Amino acid sequence: MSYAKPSRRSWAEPWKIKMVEPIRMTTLAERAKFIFEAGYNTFLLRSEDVYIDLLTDSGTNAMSDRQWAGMMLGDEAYAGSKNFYNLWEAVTQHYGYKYLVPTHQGRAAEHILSQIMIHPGDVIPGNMYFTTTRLHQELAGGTFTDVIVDEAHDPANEAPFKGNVSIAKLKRVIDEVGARKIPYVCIAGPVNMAGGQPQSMENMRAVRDLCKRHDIPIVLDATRAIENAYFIQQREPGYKTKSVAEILKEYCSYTDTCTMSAKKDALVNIGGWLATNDQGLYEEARNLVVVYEGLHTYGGLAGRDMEAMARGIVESVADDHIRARVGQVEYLGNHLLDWGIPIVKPIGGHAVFLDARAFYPHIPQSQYPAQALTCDIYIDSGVRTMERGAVSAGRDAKTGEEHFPKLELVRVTLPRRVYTQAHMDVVAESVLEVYEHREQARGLRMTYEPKYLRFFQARFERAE
Ligand code: PM9
Repeated sequence: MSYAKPSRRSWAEPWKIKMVEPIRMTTLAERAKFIFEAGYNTFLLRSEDVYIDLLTDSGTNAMSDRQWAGMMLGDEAYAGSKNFYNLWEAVTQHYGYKYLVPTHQGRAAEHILSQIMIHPGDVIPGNMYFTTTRLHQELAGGTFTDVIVDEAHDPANEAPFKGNVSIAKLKRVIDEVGARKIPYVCIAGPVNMAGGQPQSMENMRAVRDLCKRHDIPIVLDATRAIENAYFIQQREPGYKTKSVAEILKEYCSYTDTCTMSAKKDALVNIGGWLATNDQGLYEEARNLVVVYEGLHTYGGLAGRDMEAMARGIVESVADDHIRARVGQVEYLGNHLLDWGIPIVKPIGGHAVFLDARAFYPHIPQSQYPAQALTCDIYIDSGVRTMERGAVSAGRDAKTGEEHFPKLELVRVTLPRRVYTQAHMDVVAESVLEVYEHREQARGLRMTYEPKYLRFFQARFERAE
């Protein structure tokens, strides 16, 4: 084999591997049996039966030697652990909020926030729903309303900031329901369900200006805000020379409060928080956390977990880290684009999203083409992915009707610092193999549907 001189200089990950976890390849016949036994739901597979696990980037990150060393410095005092103060300092330094309430993961922060801020009949506008966020809003008596720009619903649209809020839609909601019925505007950047699409700083400022005029607070879902900051640095005029850490702090400064699943950006396996500049909200959250999570200085976490988070935050805002993280997603996405495989464009920050409608146009959405595609990829290669379409969207809380979103996607999600370029090649080749046999694919019928967040535990069989 001979190699031509490359026309560019490559970059590589800013780390080397110190410990490995063996993974096992299974046979095609075994995988067909495993997915059948799992009711055609990749969440119900055993992880030991998965070869490359791209279900989620949540809690699946590899920690650094410094984070592991910090785990040994866990102060497991019931009250006032020094790791809590280290975490608080890291959140204040990098996200900018004054007050911190730790929680065991993101949805616990969403639960506490929703219980405090939402009253029955309230409306919460946001840039596309997220599953757990919307459910907690509904359980508190609120209704989510989507104010994302129209481009977000079109997988082929290549606009650089498809996570933006439509200011016109937000204005309309405020005019229609009145500011008093809107406890807060919920902003996520990037937008997970839209394909990891970012929000621009300019748009965040416009949302802030509008909300300020109506005295409506902004709550940021900061789960992957560092990826959002990276996209701002790469795509938005005026930010090229700013560090991701600086951009993150500016982005958060336009908001009042944040909920966080630290299992993503913060490079840990468990953890989350609610952080705010509002002293009244802080006091209520600090009180409520003792009911559901634990004392306000540990929030359901061990001291060692808070230390790993504090150190993870510092590592997560480094420019070379985030370039490599998003760069790996781009590498995989560009492979698929080169082969003409339909994916959401532009390529997202944490995952490549396959457009299952375009992939399997012969399968109606009522037969869950994205769910079927996750199964077909698993059977082909043992690669586990996640459905982000009609199954995830669930049912309307009031009418009980199924939601059929425009985006019917499979998320191929990359954990941070876990897999290599060779793994990405194997994944891309498997997706291509399934794409080449797409005409033979069949849809699914749901045979068991749990009441809440059905995508986690629903079961299916092959449709006729
Ligand atoms: N996200 C994900 O895989 C984990 C479970 S849901 C399939 O993408 C956002 C934007 C998230 C998120 C979790 C949460 C909840 C809030 N906001 O999982 O409770 O992506 O820590 O966070 C998942 P927790």
